[in-house]
Amino acid sequence: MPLREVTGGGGRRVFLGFVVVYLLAFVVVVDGDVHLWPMPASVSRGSRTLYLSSDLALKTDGSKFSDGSGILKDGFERMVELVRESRSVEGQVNGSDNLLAGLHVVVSSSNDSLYYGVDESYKLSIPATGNLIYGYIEASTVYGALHAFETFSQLCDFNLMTRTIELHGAPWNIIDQPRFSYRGLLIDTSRHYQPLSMIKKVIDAMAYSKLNVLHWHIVDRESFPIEIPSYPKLWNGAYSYSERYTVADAKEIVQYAEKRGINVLAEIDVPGHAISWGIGYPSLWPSANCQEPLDVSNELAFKVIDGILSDFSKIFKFKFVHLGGDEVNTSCWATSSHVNKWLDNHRLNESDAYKYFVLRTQSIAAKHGYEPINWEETFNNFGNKLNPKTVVHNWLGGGVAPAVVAAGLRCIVSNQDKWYLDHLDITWQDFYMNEPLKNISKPEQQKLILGGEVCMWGETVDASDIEQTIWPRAAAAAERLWTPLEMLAEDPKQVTTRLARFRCLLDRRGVAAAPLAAPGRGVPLG
Ligand code: CP6
Repeated sequence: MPLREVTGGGGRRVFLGFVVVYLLAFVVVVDGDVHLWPMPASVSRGSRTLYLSSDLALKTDGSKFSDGSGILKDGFERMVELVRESRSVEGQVNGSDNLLAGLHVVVSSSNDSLYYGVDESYKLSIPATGNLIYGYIEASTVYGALHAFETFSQLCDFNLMTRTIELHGAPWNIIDQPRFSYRGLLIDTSRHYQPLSMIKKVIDAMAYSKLNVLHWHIVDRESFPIEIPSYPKLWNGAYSYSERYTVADAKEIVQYAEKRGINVLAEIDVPGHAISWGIGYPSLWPSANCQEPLDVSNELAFKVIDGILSDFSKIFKFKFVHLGGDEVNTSCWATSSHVNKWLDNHRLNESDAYKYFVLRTQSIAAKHGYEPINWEETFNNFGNKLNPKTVVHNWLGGGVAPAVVAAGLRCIVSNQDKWYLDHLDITWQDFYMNEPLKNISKPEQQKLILGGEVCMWGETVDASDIEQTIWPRAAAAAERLWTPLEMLAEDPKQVTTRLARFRCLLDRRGVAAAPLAAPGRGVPLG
C-alpha cells in the first residue's frame, strides 16, 4: 500500500491510521508469508515468483574462499537435491525474465576451519527481475554460506503440476546471524546403540534447523561402545560385537558433522555413570558388587582417563570436552575397605574425594588441549574450585544459570523441565518458550551464557523412534537459540503454522519428525 497516495488524499489523522494499517499488514506478511525456520534476524520480501533453472549454477567469482575441500560445492549440491525432492525438473515455464539461473556466493574468509564461535552470519538476496537472475550470498565463512543454502532451500517449492521449482516472494533480502553460538543436541549411545546411519540423519536434521553442536554422550553405565586404542579392553563393555564404533567410525561422524558446520562434543561422564568401564578393567570398580563411582584410590582410573582423552584429541577437534560429573553417589567409596583406607590416609572425606576426582580429570583434559564442560553438580558442590575455564552445563530444574554467570563462569542451559526430549510430556510450546537468559540482566553476564542444548537421553529410544522423539521439539528450541529475542513470538500459537510446515519439510526430507499435537493437515493450503 503506497503511503504517498494516502498522504496526498487525506489529513494527518488519516495518514496515521494508514500507517498503522500498513504496519499491521507488514507484521502479517512477516508471520504469514515467511515460513522460514528458524526465523532469520531480518527478512523482507516481495511478491514475484521465479523458477529455478533445472541446472542451477553455483558461481563464486570474487570469493576469497577457494573450496579446496569441496565443502561449499557439496553443500550446494545437497541443497539442490533437497529442493528437487528426488524428482526430475522441467526448468522454467514462461520466458526467461523469471528464471533463477543460480547462486553467486562470496565468502570472505579463505579457510574452512570450524571452531567454536566461528562467524555463521550471512546475507541472502534474491532479485525479482533481470536478464540472468542470480541469487546473491555473502558470508564471512563457508559456514555462513551453508546456512544461506539452507535458508534458500526453504524458499523453494516444488510445483507438481508444472514440474518446476518455484521461488515465491522475490525480491528477498535476508540478513541473518545466530543469537547464541552454542546450539546443541545431546544423543546418548550408551543406553541404546545408534547406527552410524542414524547419527548422520540426526546431523542432517540439525543442519536443517541450524543447530551446531552434537553432544555425543558416547559412554555411560550401560555400555562402552567406542574403541579406545590406549585401553582396548574398554570396548569389552559394548553390548555386542556389532554395537560398537571404531576410531574410523567416530572420525567419519566428526567429518560428516563438520562438513555441515556442526561440531561434535564428546563426553566421558566421570566418576559416576562409568560402570561399563569395569567390564574390561574390573579394578576400576570400588568392588565387584559396588561398581560406581570409579575407584578414586586407583591410579589406573586416571591413567585410563588420560588414555581416553589422548585418543579423543586425535578424533574430536572441538575445543571443549564434556567430563560429566553428575549424579555421583560416593557410598561405594565409603563401604569398600581399601578405598576407605585410602580416604583416611589422604585425610579426605567422600565429598573432598569427588572434588579431587573432578579437578584432576579437568587438568588431564587441559593437558590434551581441551576446555572442560561439567554437569552442574560440580558447580553446586565446589564451584569456585573448578578450573576457571569450566563451562557449567545446567540440567536440574532449579535454574542455576544466573548463579553460574554471577560467579564468572560460562554456562550452557538444558533445564530438564523444558529441554529434555526424553520427557515426552514436555510440549513443543515449552521447548519454544524456554529462555536461556531468564533472570540474567547484566550484559557482561549474559555473554557468559554460551547457549543451550536439548537432550535426547537414550534409555527409551533406539533407531526405531529417536527421530520422532527429537523432532520437531528440538527445532522449536533451535529457533529460541537462533532468532533474535525481539523477533520471537511471545505466544507459541503465532508460530504453529510455520513450525508445522518445517516439520513437514523434515518428513519430506526423510526425517521422521512427529506431527505437532493438533490434528489435521501438516501444511495449511494456499
Ligand atoms: N544420564 C546421565 C542420565 C541423566 C543424566 N546424566 C538424566 C538424569 C535425569 C533425567 C534424565 C537424564 N540419564 N549420564 C543427568 C545429566 Cl530426568
